[in-house]
Amino acid sequence: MSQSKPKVILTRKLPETIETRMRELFDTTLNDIDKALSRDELEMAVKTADVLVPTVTDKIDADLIAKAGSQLRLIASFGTGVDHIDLGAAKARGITVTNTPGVLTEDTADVTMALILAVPRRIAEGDALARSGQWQGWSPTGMLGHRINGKRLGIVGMGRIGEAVARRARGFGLSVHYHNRKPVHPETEAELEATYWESLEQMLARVDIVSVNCPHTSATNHLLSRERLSLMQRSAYLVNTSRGEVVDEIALADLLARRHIAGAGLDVYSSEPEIPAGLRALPNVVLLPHIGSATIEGRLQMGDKVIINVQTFWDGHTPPDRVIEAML
Ligand code: 8YV
Repeated sequence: MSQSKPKVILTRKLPETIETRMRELFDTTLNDIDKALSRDELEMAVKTADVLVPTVTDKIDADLIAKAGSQLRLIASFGTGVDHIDLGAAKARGITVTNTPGVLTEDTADVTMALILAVPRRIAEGDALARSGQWQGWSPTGMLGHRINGKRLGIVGMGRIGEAVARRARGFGLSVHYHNRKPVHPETEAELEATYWESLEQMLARVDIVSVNCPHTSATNHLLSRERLSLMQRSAYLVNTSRGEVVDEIALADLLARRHIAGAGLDVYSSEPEIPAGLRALPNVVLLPHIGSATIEGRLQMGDKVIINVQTFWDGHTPPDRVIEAML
């Protein structure tokens, strides 16, 4: 790789210390206003950058990649999920893609656990009532939710985040069930006392809380279809901190409205920042604005990873977080 500094374009504003470091190391173009680049600006970026640093809010599709100049060699995404990047198109053009796995596992698992607690225990409704001035005081039958302890949690996708959720869930007295392409290591399974379900359908019909923790790929798009969601018990809850597209959001809103599913906690949506009105109208749903990994510590570590990936790549080595489609 060339000895000179790579031209790196950041599509969004990153933490200041990360931007400062990137400016020291690379020929870096920042995005000073924290607004996603327009399509035209993105096209200009791929025509001029050696390295593009996008986020989940940028659609790096085949059409955009086709417009890239031959100088674009690396897409170093700031985030773990890579479903906003057409990996096949990048590979065909010889463009390496990296992400930032591992450093947002615990933060995302915390938010998942928060939703697992918030929905059955009606935390958001309680907060709204307390602020409203309408609270009439304690009552034996007021604001009753459902107990967490002793319930069954079904994790869809037992990767790093799924396992971190399982560890937390054990502490709250939940039993762990999971569906994955293959069972996890027997030692992990034993430690978590986790039950593997090869059949997602069978697991969905038997658990009290479903947590979606798999990546969004062509294989998991609408994995939780209307048909599969309909298998859930009427008393069950669904939590999604992965990607909106893994769940059929319209079917979910419909089943929640008809109380075929008791409640849901969502941090992600299919067409962010849009949240379907059908979901926003429901009292049995807790909605968050994609904050799974939103900690200062996490964002700094994500930035550090981007820097290491860019530097390693530019030094002529394989970057540590190279994304290979088959691994997803
Ligand atoms: C990130 C995420 O903040 O990393 C991911 O996959 O979903 C988020 O928590 C976002 O992707 C940053 O690009």
